[in-house]
Amino acid sequence: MKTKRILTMQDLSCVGQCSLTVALPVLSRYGIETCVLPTAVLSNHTMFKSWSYLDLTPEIPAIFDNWAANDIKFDGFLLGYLGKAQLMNLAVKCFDEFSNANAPVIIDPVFGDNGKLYGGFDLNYVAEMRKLIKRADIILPNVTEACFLTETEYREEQDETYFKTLAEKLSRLTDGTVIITGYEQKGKIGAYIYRNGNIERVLLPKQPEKRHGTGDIFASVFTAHYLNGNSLAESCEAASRFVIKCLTLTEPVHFYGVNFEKAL
Ligand code: PXL
Repeated sequence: MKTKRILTMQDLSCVGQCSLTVALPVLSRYGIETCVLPTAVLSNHTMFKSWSYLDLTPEIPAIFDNWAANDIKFDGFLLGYLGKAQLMNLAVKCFDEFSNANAPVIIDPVFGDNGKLYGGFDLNYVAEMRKLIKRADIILPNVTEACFLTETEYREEQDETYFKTLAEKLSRLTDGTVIITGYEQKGKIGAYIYRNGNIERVLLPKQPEKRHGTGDIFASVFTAHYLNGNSLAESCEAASRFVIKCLTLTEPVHFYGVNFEKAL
């Protein structure tokens, strides 16, 4: 099979094992040529008590001009943390101009967790993301992001009906496949896949610890397997298994991310 070339658009956090510092090694490990569009450079991710932020939006038009001049195209797109709402129009321009035939657009609408928005995000960002996901072939929100996107109350108790309702509401916002990550039932965790009214569930044993950055790892492993020709459920299962492996290999002192390097 021809090597696939993907473009991943997200921030570069210098410290913190998330976004590009995860996507690059993980996608490369699975044999995908990984090109990057960094949206911002941060000193570290926003779970630390302070961070610096250099917005790279002004540089993106020049990057696009040169990709056009060099006739560069991609076989798929993975979007994660963008940071600023203005980047969403540029993302759409990017899909329009730099896509090979049938290149999937995979959007992880990273902006929150545990019922709250991450620092630096507001409801305007959520509203813009609601528009952007229309263009997706696959979306990968966690439960918090699913709730904000669909204006549903975030609940700690999450039964089957809750996931079904969230997935149905999300499917009205996009023609793409909806995959809610962090789907939990009876001590197991995985993903809830909803496509044209059909549901598939991936559930594996839940690890006791919750850690930062696992969503980005899930998205990267999922995308690599999907681009390599696996089904949605197979790709979700591979991603969940990999996240579990990372969690079991992470030392307790490692507060800001998981030790995915060992798992690779
Ligand atoms: O893991 C998601 C993520 C990505 N990038 C930055 C973040 C976060 C989550 O907090 O702060 C900069």
